[in-house]
Amino acid sequence: MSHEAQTCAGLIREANAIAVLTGAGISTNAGIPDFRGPKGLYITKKYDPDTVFDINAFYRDPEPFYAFARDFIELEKTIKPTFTHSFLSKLEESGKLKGNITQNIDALHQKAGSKNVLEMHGSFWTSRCVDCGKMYTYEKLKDHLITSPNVPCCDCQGTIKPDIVFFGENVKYFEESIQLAASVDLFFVIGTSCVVFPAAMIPSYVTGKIVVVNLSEVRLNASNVSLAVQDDIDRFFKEVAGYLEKENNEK
Ligand code: CNA
Repeated sequence: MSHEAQTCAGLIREANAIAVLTGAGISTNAGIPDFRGPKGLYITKKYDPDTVFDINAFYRDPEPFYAFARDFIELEKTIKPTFTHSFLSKLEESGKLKGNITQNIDALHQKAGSKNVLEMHGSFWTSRCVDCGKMYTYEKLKDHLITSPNVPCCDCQGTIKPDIVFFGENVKYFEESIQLAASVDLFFVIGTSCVVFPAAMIPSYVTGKIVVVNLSEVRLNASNVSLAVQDDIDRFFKEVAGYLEKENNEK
């Protein structure tokens, strides 16, 4: 077992309050490709994120986004939270983890049982008409995409857009995320390249210790990084959980 996992378990044990910032890397083991990882969309080019998730591109032509959305609803039926989503949910249940700030739109934190989830980039679970603002549920959107090849339209003929934050739109829960990050003594940065702003700024508000877990190197604008682990997230947290369990059994 690795020294880093043991150190991380020690930091969790000593911490009074923990929070996390997660990115697409926490969900790759669930089968959802990230953007910038080795099998990410910028590499495979299955979709071009700069077009699919750009708000002006969406207003000009929502078709490329809806090609992605059709694939997403198929994937969503089968995806399950990863080991690390569940690990974080249990840590929240224990009272130590105060909240999860996520850039993800897959709702896997909630599926794992996490309660306090700040979805900075929104989610698919609600949609709105871009013209009249009428709200639609995920079920409604899904029904439309399954039964019609057309872009979903409102009764007023406006285009329906999921409440995902596109490039060029304001993020959600920014103030709440900063407050959470500044309020804890241990902060995890998990599975994010930390290049998408303003989410990438969140670690700079942390005054406690920071632990980074990511396959590739992450450059943070923060001097308080106690541990930077370059490893598969689930492999690493399984080891951490092993150490925590061992310590509990020895008590
Ligand atoms: P990113 O820029 O694609 O970075 C992901 C990081 O995770 C990369 O540095 C990878 O090396 C790393 N990584 C991937 N798999 C693993 C693994 N198993 N173990 C360890 N590290 C791993 O994604 P960010 O989240 O930083 O960028 C923010 C964008 C991506 C947000 O706007 C998201 O909405 C968007 N996104 C979300 C999802 C999702 O909801 N699951 C999927 C794809 C993109």
